[in-house]
Amino acid sequence: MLKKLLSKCLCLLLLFALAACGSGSSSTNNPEPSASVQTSSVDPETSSVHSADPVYALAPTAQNASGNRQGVYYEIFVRAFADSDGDGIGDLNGLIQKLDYLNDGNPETTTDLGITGIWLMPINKAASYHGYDVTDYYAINPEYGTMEDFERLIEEAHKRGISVIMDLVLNHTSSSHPWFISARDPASPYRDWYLWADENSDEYNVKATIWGHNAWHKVNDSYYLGLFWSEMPDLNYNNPEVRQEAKNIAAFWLDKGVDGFRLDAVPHLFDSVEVRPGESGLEKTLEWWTKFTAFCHEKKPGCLIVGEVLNESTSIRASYLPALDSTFHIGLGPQIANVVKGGASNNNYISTFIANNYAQYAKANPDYIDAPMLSNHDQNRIITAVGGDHEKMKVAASIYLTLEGIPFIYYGEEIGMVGGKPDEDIRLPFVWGGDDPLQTRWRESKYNAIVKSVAEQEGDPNSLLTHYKRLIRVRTKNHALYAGKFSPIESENPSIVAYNMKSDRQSAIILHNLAQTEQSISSLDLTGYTLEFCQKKDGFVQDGNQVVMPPLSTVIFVRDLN
Ligand SMILES: [Ca+2]
Ligand SMILES: [Ca+2]
Ligand SMILES: [Ca+2]
Repeated sequence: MLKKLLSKCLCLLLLFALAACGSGSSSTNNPEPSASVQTSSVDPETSSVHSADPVYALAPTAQNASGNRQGVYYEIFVRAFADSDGDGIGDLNGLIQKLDYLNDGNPETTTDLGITGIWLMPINKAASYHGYDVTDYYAINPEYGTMEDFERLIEEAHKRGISVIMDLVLNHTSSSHPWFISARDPASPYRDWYLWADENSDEYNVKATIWGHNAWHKVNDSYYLGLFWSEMPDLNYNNPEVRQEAKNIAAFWLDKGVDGFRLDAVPHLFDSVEVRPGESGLEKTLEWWTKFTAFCHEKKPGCLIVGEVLNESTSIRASYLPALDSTFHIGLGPQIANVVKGGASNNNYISTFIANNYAQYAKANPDYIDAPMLSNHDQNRIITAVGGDHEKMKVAASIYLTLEGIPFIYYGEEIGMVGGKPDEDIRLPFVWGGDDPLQTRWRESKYNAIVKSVAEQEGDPNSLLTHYKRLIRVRTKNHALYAGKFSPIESENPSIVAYNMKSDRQSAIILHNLAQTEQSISSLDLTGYTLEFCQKKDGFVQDGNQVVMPPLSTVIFVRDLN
């Protein structure tokens, strides 16, 4: 949502990032062969370009993760992604044309990122550029295209094995939604679709404030609730008509073929300022989402319901897990960035932190699905938090892409896009480069000079983009990674983070060297394990249980069970 919740003052860091950003891929001249270079026009059946060893370089591997509850998701701001008609604004047809960048549906090729799902930020007709103030829940934003375009997007995505979940903004509408325009009249049949009170109300305190502003806004002699903004009036979920309408909206899009929803502003359906004396906002909110999730599951078994609970408190996020399939792992990204930036002596801290989070989730909902991420469209882009350093960014990515659940990559993260508040600058045009005709121009970026485009990174075996491609492939290939459970491994070397991911079929041991120097570890039992992923071949040595790791690098060992 549109709040400045997680951002600290990052001005200094940003300056640092600006200075450091270009220093990332100093080894672009490394002669190591890359399979990513010219695969697009080559027949994968007969090609020899795939001679690269997938342990050490980008190469085709099986993509075993399947369905909408496994694999790796990619969050897309349609306006910023790809523009098909030259008006500068990203649109659905542009996205369709770029689906092959995300996943071309052919596991033999390495030109694509390899993600298995996308989260579309709001695509409904809306009042603001970001779309979080809907004016018609049953229509596509005309700047983005038509309903036919959307149907084609779903079809083309599914063809490639990409699930599609869409943002659903149910807490509030736009003040220019016809329901609210009508509701301003006390005699309107839509009046009770919103919350109204007057100054003498016993039920509500119209002077209540939230995040430093008034929650209630005056029209004539009445006040209506608009938690986030006067132009985003809250819907009244006490009203059974509203609850039914929310389900109708969900059913409409599930019928269109979406694979689930990303629910906006989950805790605020019955915020504490909108419940009556004696009522529990949390209880009412949980009751509502439990029913909503059950409705969606009944309508489309297995669909994925991920909720935005924008709170760093694990217990608060966990409290919503019984009602949903998943909540985003808010706060994880900054923790990972901190240990990566710190470099050493934080090794067991991060794995213990993660284990404690999972324990709280499991207590709330034994079937929880975590949704880890480094940052999203409401937070400063994560690369700034690691000083703009691509090598550190790779380690941060390696950590969250080898944890439980379904990781969400925020578009542009894989190329190291930079951006800090205001929100518009966190949602800048994706940088395709190479005079790409689909480049969007919805907002001018002051960072483009320091961001290496897709075109520049594609063929570089050491680029951040290539690193993301490799890791995503390792994740979607290995059962322990895409379906496993996490447990920390105590590491005797303070620079090495170690943990185990284990499913009923496979066990994986993951090691990250956070230091800028070579580090070794010998306390692991690697009996029966084989090397599955080694980020940097040069400097890596394994001799039995003794492992020497190059600076800022990741290795993954796997062992089949049974
Ligand atoms: Ca366009
Ligand atoms: Ca492919
Ligand atoms: Ca509300």
